[in-house]
Amino acid sequence: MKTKLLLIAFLAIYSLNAQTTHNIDWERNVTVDLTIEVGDIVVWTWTDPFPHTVENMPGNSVENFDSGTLTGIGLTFSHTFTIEGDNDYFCGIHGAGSMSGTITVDATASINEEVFKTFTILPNPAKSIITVKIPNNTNTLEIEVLNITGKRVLYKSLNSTVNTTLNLTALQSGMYLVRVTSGRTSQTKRLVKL
Ligand SMILES: [Cu+2]
Repeated sequence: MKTKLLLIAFLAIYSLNAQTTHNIDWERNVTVDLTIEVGDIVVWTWTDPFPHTVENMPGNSVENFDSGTLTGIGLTFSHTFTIEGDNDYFCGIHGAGSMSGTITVDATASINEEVFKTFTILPNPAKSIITVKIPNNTNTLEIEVLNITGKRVLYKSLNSTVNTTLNLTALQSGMYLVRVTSGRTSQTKRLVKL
């Protein structure tokens, strides 16, 4: 029962398409520029004891956000960016000369997702050798096999390869996930090792 719950949690985490969380330590005299993708989250964490805000620079940002004044180490403010473009931000208390940055939001690499929707694992369940088939692949890909705790147990990097084999002989019997990644886009499928 416990294993089943763990598996459900595990699948929920790994079947989501990459929504990345980016962390910024927010304190006096820092400038932090980031390039992220649409849908990513940025979390600012207060790392000194002084009052600060995080707010977009009016006229120089495509999104609006404002934390209000927060005081205390460990407090956070987060914003999910959903629009392509640049967002200058600053601390309204200490000013842009002391605390500022730019969040550049790029389109997601969703084109690559088409590649992975159809990747197949044969045979599955499998005892030793599996073939991973990725139709029409022209990308550099990483293939990983993860165990139920999320630990990587096998890894292979490929260049424009459509079929590759992995040897599972050394793995214990049970449930695994096969994850294929190109850049920041990944797709995951379940694999049973006999
Ligand atoms: Cu400040």
